[in-house]
Amino acid sequence: MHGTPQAEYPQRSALAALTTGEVRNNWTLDEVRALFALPFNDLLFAAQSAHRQHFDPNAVQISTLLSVKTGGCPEDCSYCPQSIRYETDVNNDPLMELQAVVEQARAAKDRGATRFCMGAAWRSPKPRQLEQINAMVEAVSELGMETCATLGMLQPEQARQLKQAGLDYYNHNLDTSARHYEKIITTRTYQHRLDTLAAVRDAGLKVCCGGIVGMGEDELDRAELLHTLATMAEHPGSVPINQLVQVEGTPLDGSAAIDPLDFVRMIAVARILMPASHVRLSAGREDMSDEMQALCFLAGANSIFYGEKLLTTANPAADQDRQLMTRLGIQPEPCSKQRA
Ligand code: SAM
Ligand code: DTB
Ligand code: SF4
Repeated sequence: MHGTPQAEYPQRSALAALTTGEVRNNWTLDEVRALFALPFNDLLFAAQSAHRQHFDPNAVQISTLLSVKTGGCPEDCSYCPQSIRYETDVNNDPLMELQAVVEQARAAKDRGATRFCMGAAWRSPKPRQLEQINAMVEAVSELGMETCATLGMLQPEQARQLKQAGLDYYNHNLDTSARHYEKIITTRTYQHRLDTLAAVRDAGLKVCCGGIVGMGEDELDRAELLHTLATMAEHPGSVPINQLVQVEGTPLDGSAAIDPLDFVRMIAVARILMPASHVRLSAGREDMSDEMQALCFLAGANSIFYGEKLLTTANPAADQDRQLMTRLGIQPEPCSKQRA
Protein backbone atom coordinates (compact mmCIF):
# COMPACT_ATOMS: atom_id res chain seq x y z
CA MET A 1 0.00 0.00 0.00
CA HIS A 2 1.27 3.46 -0.88
CA GLY A 3 1.16 5.95 2.01
CA THR A 4 0.49 9.65 1.43
CA PRO A 5 3.88 11.43 1.27
CA GLN A 6 4.34 13.73 4.29
CA ALA A 7 4.92 16.78 2.08
CA GLU A 8 1.57 16.29 0.39
CA TYR A 9 -0.33 15.93 3.59
CA PRO A 10 -2.42 19.09 3.48
CA GLN A 11 -2.80 19.59 7.23
CA ARG A 12 0.83 18.99 8.25
CA SER A 13 1.94 22.63 8.70
CA ALA A 14 -1.41 23.64 10.18
CA LEU A 15 -1.02 20.78 12.65
CA ALA A 16 2.43 21.99 13.73
CA ALA A 17 0.92 25.40 14.57
CA LEU A 18 -1.48 23.74 16.98
CA THR A 19 1.27 22.13 19.03
CA THR A 20 2.84 25.39 20.23
CA GLY A 21 0.38 26.04 23.03
CA GLU A 22 -0.09 29.66 21.94
CA VAL A 23 -2.98 31.22 23.88
CA ARG A 24 -5.36 32.77 21.35
CA ASN A 25 -8.76 34.40 21.78
CA ASN A 26 -9.41 34.89 18.07
CA TRP A 27 -10.26 31.33 16.99
CA THR A 28 -12.78 31.18 14.17
CA LEU A 29 -15.65 28.71 14.20
CA ASP A 30 -14.23 27.17 11.01
CA GLU A 31 -10.91 26.55 12.77
CA VAL A 32 -12.73 24.87 15.64
CA ARG A 33 -14.73 22.71 13.23
CA ALA A 34 -11.53 21.75 11.42
CA LEU A 35 -10.10 20.52 14.74
CA PHE A 36 -13.08 18.21 15.22
CA ALA A 37 -12.52 16.92 11.67
CA LEU A 38 -8.84 16.00 12.23
CA PRO A 39 -7.85 12.35 12.18
CA PHE A 40 -7.94 11.12 15.80
CA ASN A 41 -4.18 10.54 16.05
CA ASP A 42 -3.36 14.00 14.68
CA LEU A 43 -5.82 15.59 17.09
CA LEU A 44 -4.43 13.77 20.12
CA PHE A 45 -0.85 14.53 19.09
CA ALA A 46 -1.62 18.25 18.83
CA ALA A 47 -3.58 18.28 22.09
CA GLN A 48 -0.89 16.47 24.08
CA SER A 49 1.82 18.70 22.57
CA ALA A 50 -0.08 21.89 23.46
CA HIS A 51 -0.74 20.49 26.93
CA ARG A 52 2.98 19.99 27.57
CA GLN A 53 3.70 23.65 26.83
CA HIS A 54 1.76 24.67 29.94
CA PHE A 55 1.42 21.74 32.31
CA ASP A 56 3.14 18.78 33.87
CA PRO A 57 1.66 16.01 31.67
CA ASN A 58 1.55 13.60 34.62
CA ALA A 59 -0.28 15.80 37.12
CA VAL A 60 -4.02 16.10 37.66
CA GLN A 61 -5.80 18.69 39.81
CA ILE A 62 -8.14 17.12 42.39
CA SER A 63 -11.45 18.76 43.37
CA THR A 64 -14.20 17.46 45.63
CA LEU A 65 -17.83 18.51 45.29
CA LEU A 66 -20.40 18.96 48.01
CA SER A 67 -24.04 19.78 47.50
CA VAL A 68 -24.63 22.25 50.34
CA LYS A 69 -28.27 22.78 49.34
CA THR A 70 -29.96 19.99 47.46
CA GLY A 71 -33.10 19.69 45.32
CA GLY A 72 -36.25 21.75 45.01
CA CYS A 73 -34.75 24.04 42.36
CA PRO A 74 -37.29 26.18 40.45
CA GLU A 75 -35.31 26.01 37.16
CA ASP A 76 -36.14 23.51 34.41
CA CYS A 77 -32.68 22.35 33.22
CA SER A 78 -33.73 19.13 31.53
CA TYR A 79 -30.63 17.20 32.55
CA CYS A 80 -30.91 17.99 36.24
CA PRO A 81 -32.30 15.72 38.97
CA GLN A 82 -32.57 18.70 41.34
CA SER A 83 -35.27 20.56 39.43
CA ILE A 84 -38.58 20.61 41.31
CA ARG A 85 -40.35 20.05 37.99
CA TYR A 86 -39.19 16.45 37.58
CA GLU A 87 -39.93 13.43 39.71
CA THR A 88 -36.57 12.00 40.73
CA ASP A 89 -35.16 10.24 43.79
CA VAL A 90 -33.42 13.42 44.98
CA ASN A 91 -34.58 14.70 48.39
CA ASN A 92 -34.99 18.39 49.11
CA ASP A 93 -32.50 19.29 51.81
CA PRO A 94 -32.11 22.78 53.31
CA LEU A 95 -28.80 24.66 53.34
CA MET A 96 -26.29 22.70 55.40
CA GLU A 97 -24.91 23.95 58.71
CA LEU A 98 -21.48 25.59 58.58
CA GLN A 99 -19.85 23.00 60.83
CA ALA A 100 -21.04 20.05 58.72
CA VAL A 101 -19.63 21.68 55.57
CA VAL A 102 -16.26 22.31 57.23
CA GLU A 103 -16.11 18.66 58.36
CA GLN A 104 -16.72 17.48 54.79
CA ALA A 105 -14.07 19.87 53.47
CA ARG A 106 -11.54 18.65 56.04
CA ALA A 107 -12.28 15.03 55.11
CA ALA A 108 -11.84 15.87 51.40
CA LYS A 109 -8.52 17.57 52.17
CA ASP A 110 -7.37 14.53 54.17
CA ARG A 111 -8.18 12.32 51.16
CA GLY A 112 -6.03 14.54 48.91
CA ALA A 113 -8.41 17.08 47.37
CA THR A 114 -6.94 20.58 46.95
CA ARG A 115 -10.14 22.35 45.87
CA PHE A 116 -13.55 22.17 47.54
CA CYS A 117 -16.56 23.04 45.36
CA MET A 118 -19.85 23.91 47.05
CA GLY A 119 -23.00 23.60 44.95
CA ALA A 120 -26.49 24.89 45.69
CA ALA A 121 -29.69 24.15 43.79
CA TRP A 122 -30.79 27.76 43.44
CA ARG A 123 -31.78 29.97 40.52
CA SER A 124 -29.71 32.62 42.33
CA PRO A 125 -28.80 33.14 46.01
CA LYS A 126 -30.85 35.40 48.31
CA PRO A 127 -28.95 37.90 50.56
CA ARG A 128 -29.24 35.79 53.74
CA GLN A 129 -28.20 32.65 51.84
CA LEU A 130 -25.17 34.41 50.39
CA GLU A 131 -24.10 35.45 53.91
CA GLN A 132 -24.19 31.80 54.96
CA ILE A 133 -22.23 30.72 51.88
CA ASN A 134 -19.67 33.45 52.56
CA ALA A 135 -19.12 32.03 56.04
CA MET A 136 -18.53 28.59 54.47
CA VAL A 137 -16.06 30.04 51.96
CA GLU A 138 -14.12 31.75 54.74
CA ALA A 139 -13.98 28.59 56.86
CA VAL A 140 -12.93 26.31 53.98
CA SER A 141 -10.25 28.82 52.88
CA GLU A 142 -8.85 28.71 56.40
CA LEU A 143 -8.21 24.98 55.93
CA GLY A 144 -5.75 25.95 53.16
CA MET A 145 -7.96 24.63 50.37
CA GLU A 146 -8.92 26.41 47.16
CA THR A 147 -12.62 27.25 47.17
CA CYS A 148 -15.21 27.09 44.42
CA ALA A 149 -18.96 27.73 44.52
CA THR A 150 -21.80 27.20 42.07
CA LEU A 151 -24.97 28.90 43.27
CA GLY A 152 -26.76 29.95 40.09
CA MET A 153 -26.99 33.45 38.64
CA LEU A 154 -25.13 36.28 40.39
CA GLN A 155 -25.46 40.04 40.35
CA PRO A 156 -22.14 42.00 40.24
CA GLU A 157 -22.47 42.95 43.91
CA GLN A 158 -22.97 39.31 44.93
CA ALA A 159 -19.85 38.28 43.01
CA ARG A 160 -17.90 41.01 44.81
CA GLN A 161 -19.14 39.75 48.19
CA LEU A 162 -17.98 36.23 47.37
CA LYS A 163 -14.58 37.56 46.31
CA GLN A 164 -14.39 39.50 49.57
CA ALA A 165 -15.09 36.30 51.51
CA GLY A 166 -12.07 34.70 49.85
CA LEU A 167 -13.70 32.63 47.09
CA ASP A 168 -11.21 31.51 44.42
CA TYR A 169 -13.43 30.10 41.62
CA TYR A 170 -17.06 30.46 40.59
CA ASN A 171 -18.56 27.68 38.45
CA HIS A 172 -21.27 28.64 36.00
CA ASN A 173 -21.57 26.52 32.87
CA LEU A 174 -22.80 27.55 29.43
CA ASP A 175 -23.80 23.89 29.16
CA THR A 176 -24.11 23.77 25.33
CA SER A 177 -24.27 25.98 22.21
CA ALA A 178 -26.57 29.02 22.23
CA ARG A 179 -28.78 27.35 19.63
CA HIS A 180 -29.13 23.98 21.39
CA TYR A 181 -29.56 25.69 24.78
CA GLU A 182 -33.18 26.60 24.05
CA LYS A 183 -34.08 22.91 23.84
CA ILE A 184 -32.52 22.24 27.27
CA ILE A 185 -33.53 25.16 29.54
CA THR A 186 -36.35 27.69 29.24
CA THR A 187 -36.25 29.45 32.64
CA ARG A 188 -33.06 31.41 31.98
CA THR A 189 -31.35 32.52 28.78
CA TYR A 190 -27.86 32.09 27.39
CA GLN A 191 -27.42 35.84 27.87
CA HIS A 192 -28.24 35.48 31.59
CA ARG A 193 -25.37 33.00 31.80
CA LEU A 194 -22.96 35.29 29.95
CA ASP A 195 -23.98 38.17 32.25
CA THR A 196 -23.23 36.10 35.36
CA LEU A 197 -19.86 35.10 33.90
CA ALA A 198 -19.05 38.78 33.26
CA ALA A 199 -20.00 39.68 36.84
CA VAL A 200 -17.79 36.88 38.15
CA ARG A 201 -14.80 37.92 36.06
CA ASP A 202 -15.23 41.62 36.84
CA ALA A 203 -15.21 40.82 40.57
CA GLY A 204 -11.77 39.24 40.15
CA LEU A 205 -12.96 35.68 40.73
CA LYS A 206 -11.52 32.90 38.57
CA VAL A 207 -14.05 31.52 36.13
CA CYS A 208 -14.93 27.84 35.94
CA CYS A 209 -17.12 27.35 32.88
CA GLY A 210 -17.78 24.44 30.56
CA GLY A 211 -20.63 22.25 29.44
CA ILE A 212 -22.26 18.89 29.02
CA VAL A 213 -22.09 16.51 26.08
CA GLY A 214 -24.61 13.78 25.36
CA MET A 215 -27.72 16.01 25.42
CA GLY A 216 -28.72 15.34 21.80
CA GLU A 217 -26.41 18.04 20.45
CA ASP A 218 -24.46 17.62 17.23
CA GLU A 219 -20.79 18.27 16.51
CA LEU A 220 -21.53 21.84 15.43
CA ASP A 221 -23.10 22.52 18.85
CA ARG A 222 -19.99 21.19 20.55
CA ALA A 223 -17.80 23.33 18.29
CA GLU A 224 -19.94 26.41 19.01
CA LEU A 225 -19.78 25.89 22.78
CA LEU A 226 -15.99 25.58 22.74
CA HIS A 227 -15.73 28.50 20.31
CA THR A 228 -17.75 30.71 22.69
CA LEU A 229 -15.48 29.75 25.61
CA ALA A 230 -12.25 30.12 23.64
CA THR A 231 -13.11 33.57 22.27
CA MET A 232 -13.91 35.11 25.65
CA ALA A 233 -11.60 38.06 26.47
CA GLU A 234 -9.92 35.74 28.95
CA HIS A 235 -10.27 31.95 28.82
CA PRO A 236 -11.96 30.37 31.85
CA GLY A 237 -9.23 29.12 34.20
CA SER A 238 -11.14 25.88 34.58
CA VAL A 239 -13.22 24.20 31.85
CA PRO A 240 -15.37 21.30 33.06
CA ILE A 241 -16.47 18.90 30.33
CA ASN A 242 -19.32 16.80 31.69
CA GLN A 243 -20.79 13.73 30.07
CA LEU A 244 -24.53 13.75 30.77
CA VAL A 245 -25.36 11.62 33.81
CA GLN A 246 -28.75 10.24 32.87
CA VAL A 247 -31.12 10.33 35.82
CA GLU A 248 -34.51 8.65 35.89
CA GLY A 249 -37.33 11.17 35.87
CA THR A 250 -35.41 13.90 34.01
CA PRO A 251 -36.45 14.69 30.44
CA LEU A 252 -32.99 13.78 29.10
CA ASP A 253 -33.01 10.31 30.60
CA GLY A 254 -32.81 7.86 27.70
CA SER A 255 -30.83 10.22 25.42
CA ALA A 256 -28.59 8.44 22.91
CA ALA A 257 -25.15 7.88 24.45
CA ILE A 258 -22.31 9.57 22.59
CA ASP A 259 -19.43 7.67 21.00
CA PRO A 260 -16.70 7.60 23.69
CA LEU A 261 -14.13 8.68 21.08
CA ASP A 262 -16.23 11.78 20.37
CA PHE A 263 -16.06 12.62 24.07
CA VAL A 264 -12.26 12.30 23.90
CA ARG A 265 -12.31 14.60 20.82
CA MET A 266 -14.23 17.20 22.85
CA ILE A 267 -11.52 17.16 25.53
CA ALA A 268 -8.74 17.38 22.94
CA VAL A 269 -10.31 20.33 21.12
CA ALA A 270 -10.89 22.14 24.45
CA ARG A 271 -7.23 21.55 25.32
CA ILE A 272 -5.95 22.96 22.00
CA LEU A 273 -8.26 26.00 22.09
CA MET A 274 -7.55 26.88 25.76
CA PRO A 275 -4.06 25.47 26.27
CA ALA A 276 -3.32 27.22 29.57
CA SER A 277 -6.65 26.33 31.26
CA HIS A 278 -7.40 23.32 33.39
CA VAL A 279 -9.75 21.04 31.46
CA ARG A 280 -11.79 18.92 33.87
CA LEU A 281 -12.90 15.41 33.03
CA SER A 282 -16.01 16.18 35.02
CA ALA A 283 -19.32 14.29 35.51
CA GLY A 284 -19.90 10.95 33.84
CA ARG A 285 -16.75 9.05 34.82
CA GLU A 286 -18.86 6.27 36.40
CA ASP A 287 -19.87 5.33 32.85
CA MET A 288 -16.33 5.48 31.44
CA SER A 289 -13.78 2.67 31.26
CA ASP A 290 -10.29 3.20 32.66
CA GLU A 291 -9.03 3.11 29.08
CA MET A 292 -11.36 5.90 28.03
CA GLN A 293 -10.29 8.02 30.99
CA ALA A 294 -6.64 7.36 30.08
CA LEU A 295 -7.36 8.66 26.57
CA CYS A 296 -9.00 11.77 28.09
CA PHE A 297 -5.83 12.45 30.11
CA LEU A 298 -3.75 11.92 26.97
CA ALA A 299 -6.05 14.40 25.20
CA GLY A 300 -5.21 16.99 27.88
CA ALA A 301 -7.74 16.58 30.69
CA ASN A 302 -5.93 17.57 33.88
CA SER A 303 -8.55 17.85 36.59
CA ILE A 304 -11.14 15.50 38.07
CA PHE A 305 -13.81 15.37 40.74
CA TYR A 306 -12.65 12.98 43.43
CA GLY A 307 -14.84 11.24 46.02
CA GLU A 308 -17.77 8.87 45.60
CA LYS A 309 -20.39 11.55 45.02
CA LEU A 310 -20.75 14.44 42.58
CA LEU A 311 -23.71 16.57 43.75
CA THR A 312 -26.47 13.96 43.85
CA THR A 313 -25.14 11.17 41.61
CA ALA A 314 -22.33 8.64 41.92
CA ASN A 315 -18.67 9.23 41.06
CA PRO A 316 -15.96 6.51 41.11
CA ALA A 317 -14.80 5.48 44.61
CA ALA A 318 -11.66 7.25 45.82
CA ASP A 319 -9.58 4.05 46.01
CA GLN A 320 -10.61 3.15 42.44
CA ASP A 321 -9.33 6.54 41.27
CA ARG A 322 -6.12 6.17 43.28
CA GLN A 323 -5.52 2.81 41.57
CA LEU A 324 -6.13 4.32 38.14
CA MET A 325 -3.75 7.18 38.86
CA THR A 326 -1.10 4.74 40.05
CA ARG A 327 -1.51 2.63 36.90
CA LEU A 328 -1.06 5.77 34.78
CA GLY A 329 1.77 7.27 36.85
CA ILE A 330 -0.34 10.37 37.47
CA GLN A 331 0.35 12.53 40.54
CA PRO A 332 -2.07 14.94 42.20
CA GLU A 333 -1.24 18.53 41.29
CA PRO A 334 0.02 20.47 44.35
CA CYS A 335 -2.42 22.97 45.85
CA SER A 336 -1.79 26.56 44.67
CA LYS A 337 -2.37 27.73 48.26
CA GLN A 338 0.39 25.47 49.59
CA ARG A 339 2.82 26.26 46.76
CA ALA A 340 2.86 30.00 47.52
N1 SAM B 1 -27.91 25.57 40.40
C1 SAM B 1 -26.70 26.13 39.94
C2 SAM B 1 -26.68 26.35 38.45
O1 SAM B 1 -27.22 25.56 37.71
O2 SAM B 1 -26.10 27.34 38.02
C3 SAM B 1 -25.48 25.32 40.36
C4 SAM B 1 -25.51 23.80 40.39
S1 SAM B 1 -25.72 22.97 38.83
C5 SAM B 1 -26.10 21.36 39.34
C6 SAM B 1 -24.09 22.97 38.13
C7 SAM B 1 -23.87 22.30 36.79
O3 SAM B 1 -23.88 20.88 36.94
C8 SAM B 1 -24.88 22.54 35.68
O4 SAM B 1 -24.71 23.76 35.05
C9 SAM B 1 -24.58 21.40 34.74
O5 SAM B 1 -23.60 21.78 33.80
C10 SAM B 1 -24.04 20.30 35.66
N2 SAM B 1 -24.97 19.17 35.74
C11 SAM B 1 -26.14 19.12 36.42
N3 SAM B 1 -26.76 17.94 36.24
C12 SAM B 1 -25.96 17.20 35.43
C13 SAM B 1 -26.08 15.90 34.88
N4 SAM B 1 -27.14 15.13 35.10
N5 SAM B 1 -25.07 15.46 34.10
C14 SAM B 1 -23.99 16.25 33.85
N6 SAM B 1 -23.84 17.49 34.34
C15 SAM B 1 -24.82 17.97 35.11
C1 DTB C 1 -19.71 20.83 36.74
O1 DTB C 1 -19.41 21.23 35.60
N1 DTB C 1 -20.11 19.60 37.02
C2 DTB C 1 -20.41 19.46 38.42
C3 DTB C 1 -20.04 20.85 38.99
N2 DTB C 1 -19.68 21.58 37.82
C4 DTB C 1 -20.94 21.59 39.84
C5 DTB C 1 -21.78 18.99 38.69
C6 DTB C 1 -22.09 17.65 38.09
C7 DTB C 1 -23.43 17.22 38.55
C8 DTB C 1 -23.80 15.86 38.08
C9 DTB C 1 -25.18 15.47 38.50
C10 DTB C 1 -25.36 15.38 39.99
O2 DTB C 1 -24.55 14.74 40.69
O3 DTB C 1 -26.40 15.87 40.48
FE1 SF4 D 1 -31.35 24.13 39.32
FE2 SF4 D 1 -28.77 24.19 38.73
FE3 SF4 D 1 -30.20 21.92 38.45
FE4 SF4 D 1 -30.62 23.93 36.77
S1 SF4 D 1 -28.71 22.77 37.02
S2 SF4 D 1 -32.21 22.72 37.83
S3 SF4 D 1 -30.33 25.69 38.11
S4 SF4 D 1 -29.73 22.98 40.35
